[in-house]
Amino acid sequence: MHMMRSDQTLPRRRLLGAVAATVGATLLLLPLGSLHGAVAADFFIAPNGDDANPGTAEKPFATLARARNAVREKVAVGLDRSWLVLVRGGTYPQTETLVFGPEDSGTERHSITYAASPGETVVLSGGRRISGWRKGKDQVWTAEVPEARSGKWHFRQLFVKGRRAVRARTPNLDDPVPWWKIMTSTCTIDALPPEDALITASVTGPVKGYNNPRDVELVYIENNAGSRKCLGTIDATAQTFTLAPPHQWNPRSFGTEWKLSVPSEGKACYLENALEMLDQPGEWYLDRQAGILSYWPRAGEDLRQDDVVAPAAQKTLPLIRTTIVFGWAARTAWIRLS
Ligand SMILES: [Ca+2]
Repeated sequence: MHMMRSDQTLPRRRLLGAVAATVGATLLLLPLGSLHGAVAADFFIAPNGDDANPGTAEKPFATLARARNAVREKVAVGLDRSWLVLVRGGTYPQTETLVFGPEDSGTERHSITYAASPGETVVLSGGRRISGWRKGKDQVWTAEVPEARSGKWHFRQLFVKGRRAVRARTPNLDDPVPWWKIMTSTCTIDALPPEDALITASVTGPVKGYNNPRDVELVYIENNAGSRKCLGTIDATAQTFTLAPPHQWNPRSFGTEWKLSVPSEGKACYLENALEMLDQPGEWYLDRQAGILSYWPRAGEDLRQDDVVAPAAQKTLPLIRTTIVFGWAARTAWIRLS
């Protein structure tokens, strides 16, 4: 079996030293096409590993954070060669922010590389799995999310079998015309509205007395600029609703930019995030007050076994001030923000 040393096979890349002045996130996702067969790495990570392990091929770590800490110890005493961390295929939930800093960086002479095991798919998931699904009435299934009820977890995206689901909305995303228009609004583009304005508006579609009106959002679009605002109260009889302050408009107060961000008459719009809007496969709704997540599965989905994941970590690889070479193919990296 051909074994390769990381120093011999991996390009030596200059890490922190070359780019330390760059503030912001720099993350290279490069395929390691040159690695084939068994690879001699310094540390291994596997979904069935254990962070109490020594990180060898036979006894791998379980998390990137544990491997990062092991490498960090090597950096602290000074690198005398390059280091390779090999990540076995599988999904790695990132429930906390994974941070790489200067203390994790290679040097001008010696690189540090985190790479997917050749031919294997590595998924970094910033999400948390939701299980315990029960079929309710009709086609809608529900699962309890106690962290939502306690205010510790609020998510705006949901993925089922890796596919993004639709936050319940009306009109529906697949309707021939998937938006309404703002029909009337006390907010106009004649002058910049005050941030404490109580706006009353109506739309060209029917508005109901939704159970949790303050969770409902008006999404409106003009010139590809999307904005959203939470509703305040709904008057189903008058078919009007309020948009509660405070408001934050586009900060540029000159030109036309701020006019795009105000909910004025004529803009395309739809309403989102109410149980009453959950009326077709693929739509979901999180009742934060009750801590209940509802979802209508699409054809081919089985919630008793399929992965249902919502974003948990706010950021998974933030503020990397150094360049770290990640070896997994870009299309397999799955970094989710809420
Ligand atoms: Ca709907």
